[in-house]
Amino acid sequence: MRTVDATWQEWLATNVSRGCTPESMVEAMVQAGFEADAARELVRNAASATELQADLIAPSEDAARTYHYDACPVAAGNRIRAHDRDVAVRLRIERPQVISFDDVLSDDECTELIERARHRLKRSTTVNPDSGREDVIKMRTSEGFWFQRCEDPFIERLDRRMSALMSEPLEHGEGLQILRYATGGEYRPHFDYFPPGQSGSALHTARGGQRIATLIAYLNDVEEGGETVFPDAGLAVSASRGGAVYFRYMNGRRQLDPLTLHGGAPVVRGEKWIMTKWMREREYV
Ligand code: PD2
Ligand code: ZN
Repeated sequence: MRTVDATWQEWLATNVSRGCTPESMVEAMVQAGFEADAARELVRNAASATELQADLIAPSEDAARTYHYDACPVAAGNRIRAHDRDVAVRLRIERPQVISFDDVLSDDECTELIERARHRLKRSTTVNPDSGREDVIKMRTSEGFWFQRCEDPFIERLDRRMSALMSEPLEHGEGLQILRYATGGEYRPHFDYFPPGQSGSALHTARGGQRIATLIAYLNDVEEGGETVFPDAGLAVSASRGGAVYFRYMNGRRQLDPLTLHGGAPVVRGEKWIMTKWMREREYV
């Protein structure tokens, strides 16, 4: 049986305070080798420590049932014209709203993004839900670099393409982020939206409101591991160069979809490079 080291303690505290459901946390721990009863007990203790016991009474299935899936804004069809490029649709899931694509980026674009980011990488951070500060924590072991939105013609073309593909206005997009995971790097399951009602979220939602959808594009083929996983949907998307996964978690009623809990599985062999585009509900300034 696995033991609770400092990394897991930090993971428990962070995910409870980010608003993850107890069930999803237990599931992630069981997948990582914990016994279910032990995992439940640990999650319960972590929740009571942060006075979020109410979450234990609201099972994730109930929360998922109450999320209303309105029409996905991404265009229909097997190929989508996205600004300057035809993108291939590989898979569509309705609940949660997830789409996987091929050909979002060309090989040359993947190479250029990696080369431009390689020497400017910094250890990735996670938003602290209480303070709103960016903390370096062990649940996210990657290095990242942000481009300014439309900072030059190459980046502008990609910003416009992602905006067209996601069917959201260019101005609602955060700048593109490049992430690199070395072998063993991972991003444990989390939500990309800012947990409502927590003090730290206000700092982030002040700039453009809530995050509503994510697109993760893969810049290289990962030799083994590194899938983007959705534990509550039983879905794993492999990282393949030029491909991408899109998911949407806020609807027109401003509800948030708990089924979009997702993570980056540990990279078993090789390294993993991704580009992320997050969309906000309003103009991101
Ligand atoms: O690298 C990934 O697959 C991944 C998974 C989950 C990235 C993110 N989340 C993220 O950057 O939010
Ligand atoms: Zn994420």
